[in-house]
Amino acid sequence: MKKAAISTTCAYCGVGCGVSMQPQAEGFSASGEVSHPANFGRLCVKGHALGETLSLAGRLLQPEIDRQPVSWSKALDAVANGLQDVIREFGPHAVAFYGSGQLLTEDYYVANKLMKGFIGAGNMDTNSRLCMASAVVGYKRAFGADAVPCNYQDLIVADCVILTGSNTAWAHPVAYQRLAQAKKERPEMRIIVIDPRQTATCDIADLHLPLRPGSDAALFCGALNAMAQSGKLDADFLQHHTQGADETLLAAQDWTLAKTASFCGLTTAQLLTFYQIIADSDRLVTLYSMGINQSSSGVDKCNAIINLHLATGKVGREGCGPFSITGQPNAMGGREVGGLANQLASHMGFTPEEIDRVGRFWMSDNVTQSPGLNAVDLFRAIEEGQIKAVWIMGTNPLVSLPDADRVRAGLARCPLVIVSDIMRDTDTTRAAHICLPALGWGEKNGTVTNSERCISRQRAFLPAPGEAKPDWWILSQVAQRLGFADAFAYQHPAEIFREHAALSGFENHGSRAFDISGLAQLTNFQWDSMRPLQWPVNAANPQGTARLFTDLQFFHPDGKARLIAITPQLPMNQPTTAYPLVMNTGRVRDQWHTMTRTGKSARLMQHISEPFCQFHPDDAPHIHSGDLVRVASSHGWLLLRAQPDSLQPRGSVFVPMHWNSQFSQQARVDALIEAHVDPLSGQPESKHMPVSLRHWKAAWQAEVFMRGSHEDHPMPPATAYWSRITQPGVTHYTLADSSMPEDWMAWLSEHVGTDRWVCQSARLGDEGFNLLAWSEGELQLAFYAHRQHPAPDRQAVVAAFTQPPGTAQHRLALLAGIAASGKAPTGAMICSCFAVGERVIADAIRQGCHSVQQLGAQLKCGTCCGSCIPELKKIIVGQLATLTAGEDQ
Ligand SMILES: Nc1nc2c(c(=O)[nH]1)N[C@H]1C(S)=C(S)[C@@H](COP(=O)(O)OP(=O)(O)OC[C@H]3O[C@@H](n4cnc5c(=O)[nH]c(N)nc54)[C@H](O)[C@@H]3O)O[C@H]1N2
Ligand SMILES: Nc1nc2c(c(=O)[nH]1)N[C@H]1C(S)=C(S)[C@@H](COP(=O)(O)OP(=O)(O)OC[C@H]3O[C@@H](n4cnc5c(=O)[nH]c(N)nc54)[C@H](O)[C@@H]3O)O[C@H]1N2
Ligand code: SF4
Ligand SMILES: [Mo]
Repeated sequence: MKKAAISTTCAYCGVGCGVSMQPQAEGFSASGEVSHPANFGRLCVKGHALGETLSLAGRLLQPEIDRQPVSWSKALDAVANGLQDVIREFGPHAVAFYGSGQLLTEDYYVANKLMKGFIGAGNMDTNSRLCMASAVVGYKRAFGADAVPCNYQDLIVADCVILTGSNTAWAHPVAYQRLAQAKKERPEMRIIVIDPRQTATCDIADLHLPLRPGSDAALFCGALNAMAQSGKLDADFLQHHTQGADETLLAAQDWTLAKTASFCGLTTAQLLTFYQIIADSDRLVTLYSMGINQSSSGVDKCNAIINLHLATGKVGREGCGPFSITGQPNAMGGREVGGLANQLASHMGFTPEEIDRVGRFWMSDNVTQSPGLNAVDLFRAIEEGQIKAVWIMGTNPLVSLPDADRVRAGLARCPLVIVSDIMRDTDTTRAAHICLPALGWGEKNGTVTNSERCISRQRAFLPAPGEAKPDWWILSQVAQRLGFADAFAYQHPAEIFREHAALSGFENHGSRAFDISGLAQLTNFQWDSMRPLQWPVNAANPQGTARLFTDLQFFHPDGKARLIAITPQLPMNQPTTAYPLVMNTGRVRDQWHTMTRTGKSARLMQHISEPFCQFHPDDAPHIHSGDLVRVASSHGWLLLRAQPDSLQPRGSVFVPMHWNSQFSQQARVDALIEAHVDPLSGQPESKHMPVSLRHWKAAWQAEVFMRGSHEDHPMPPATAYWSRITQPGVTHYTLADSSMPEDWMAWLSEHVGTDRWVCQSARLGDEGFNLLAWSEGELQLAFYAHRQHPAPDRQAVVAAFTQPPGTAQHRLALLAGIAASGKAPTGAMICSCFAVGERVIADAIRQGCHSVQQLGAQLKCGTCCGSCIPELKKIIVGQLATLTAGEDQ
């Protein structure tokens, strides 16, 4: 009998798609949950690949102290005693927790309660500091509450959607696809993308504004001024429901057409088109994410956006609103429980009344009286020795925090570093004294809240592996050992959820936006079977609430919203002669953050398989595709694959945030970034760092494929550059070094032990060297080195490890790095769902497929999750241009 599928929520982005995990003969396959309101059955490529990241390879499955396995009781005692000792000697402010928007609400609630309610210090912060902190402060300033007014449906029914600082097509693909579908059905809908880069998201845009990096606040002030001048303000709304309009409009008057155009690096014509679309759109949504938040003036940028919506009355109505889209699956849940150091709990802060209220609810007289340190300051306090014990959970700060090498050096001085993670070897677990194995996605049970305030269940469908435990359990066990047994006696996550829901309603009386008191009485069964619901969920809204502020009542004491006068600022660091380019950082379509999970999937690795640096060819005409580049800032340097791209704006380079030290030699981008933060939100300026770009001249480059998994080959061959590419059953590195070995056989023998095997080699004059190593007819190793970047057919080579070539001629082809069929390699994987490579697509276009539909009909590419459609269109345009150029000659 076919086993029933389990409904759960995706592990990745803040869209929060419902996923159905269907048991297969081996493992599980993922499909979109048709009834889930976030996705109605759709999934993106990362969602589709969820089943491929479930292997236990590399997992942390036992507690460890100083890298040696120990029992849970020993590890928990060590954690509790270690924290206790520090608290006794140096007080509660000498310990800190650093959490994550990837913890479940129940885990997060317990961590926050333990630190702020019982240890009695404010030092619980989270990676949301790097992500949502500016958006939170922006909403609080405007609405008096951290409340996202809109929902995904608003995107679909809007007359105009502005996407600013958001590469939605890659970072929130299902929200993007729903928007793309809406645009197809209503072509009159207008979509505007604001981003210095021309991203995949621009594919559906009527207007792309490639503004000067960091100039968004001026652009929105300019728009506000233009609306004021053309009589497009909603005077009635401003008068009755807001404060601060006069000062705000006065400040915006400076932002004339000419001044805004010059500040933002746009033409007046572009601005006039922008303003006209806004003026003509009754229903307007502005969706924003990291290009806005990650800035030293991110909060002001958020309020510049919200000001425009308030002044034109575009909030609290269908199809309207300033929509900060969340990144992580439970970024919103973290905001609900109070995961940021400047929040106490459940949307309460640090007034004496709030501290008293939370204390009575938790039955603790030790609630912290003050906020704690935000992430950047917290790691500085560790470096300076004020914090002597830190517990990091569900985040990898040695990769993701700015000035990451300094953070690493600081952490090395910390007497007690505790890390809860699912993986054994991360940059952060390498710095830990105690590692605690957490249950991962698919194994743990709890709730998450997505970008539209929708609470859904993540359900376990796998047994707990090894000795891994849920984060809430680990925290509760430590709390019990610290003497707080009564307050942390949880046996089931539903108990925690009920308590969290009760706190949200406790003495609320409509004063706090976050209220899910309607869920405080759920039985364990009801919690387990809970369907997705948008908060608030209370007596007045038992079915949840799709849209906030429809009554135009806001959460400031007078019920009015606030416009905030803005003085636009440019980013703190500007280019210099030594560092003339600006480095922008962000995401790629198929990787998640620091790659600890998506890096496991060979399929996801094929889209973009090495850390890269994209730049305009005119900025470095001597650096070509396939070269290696050294990208340096005043803080550090990286070695990356060069990717000249004429769509990249002049003066700016783009580097992905994902690569960690397990996947590449020198590619942790945050090692280069200075920790400038927004004074109001503490959020770092992660997208604007002056750098220089230099061709790193490799004497040789190579690709090596070795039989066996990464565990069999934990160390890459010692070279100046290496990067690991996940492949099934094979360990694959790209390599480069600065001096050519005199004797390749000796080099290979020393670095990969080839003398064990029968070797077949080919010397390519002085240019390169290829080698295959065999043992009992099985391929053990394939090696391709060349002065230039070699391009063996990776798929053919990997296949040869399971299906060795049958004839001498085929072996020779393999030695040359080409497929036995003689076919050219398929190229970078564009459609990950159906494994369709770039060259195959280009061939099909040359043979007459001139649209995405035709390509889909012939190759199936783009017909599953649709994430690759923008890239398919780009390849079509490129190929057609070459064809026309060819015909013209
Ligand atoms: N594939 C994938 N998806 C993800 C994630 C992932 O790791 N991988 N992570 C998730 C998380 S936690 C988050 S926070 C979200 C982030 O989602 P996004 O914010 O969409 O992602 P980013 O690529 O970081 O940045 C978005 C864009 O901001 C642009 N930008 C840079 N500077 C400026 C500027 O000054 N003004 C404007 N207007 N734009 C600018 C960049 O060029 C970039 O295209 O993605 C989520 N989804
Ligand atoms: N330069 C630059 N830096 C950035 C950004 C950028 O755009 N540019 N973006 C920033 C943003 S928006 C974000 S959100 C951060 C993300 O940065 P991080 O939070 O550091 O990235 P992750 O790789 O998601 O780290 C999650 C860790 O938790 C582990 N883990 C997974 N599941 C569980 C679990 O259930 N329990 C526990 N205990 N551990 C688990 C994973 O193995 C991994 O080690 O990066 C920030 N840094
Ligand atoms: S859009 Fe986000 S939540 Fe949905 S499947 Fe993709 S990664 Fe998962
Ligand atoms: Mo994020």
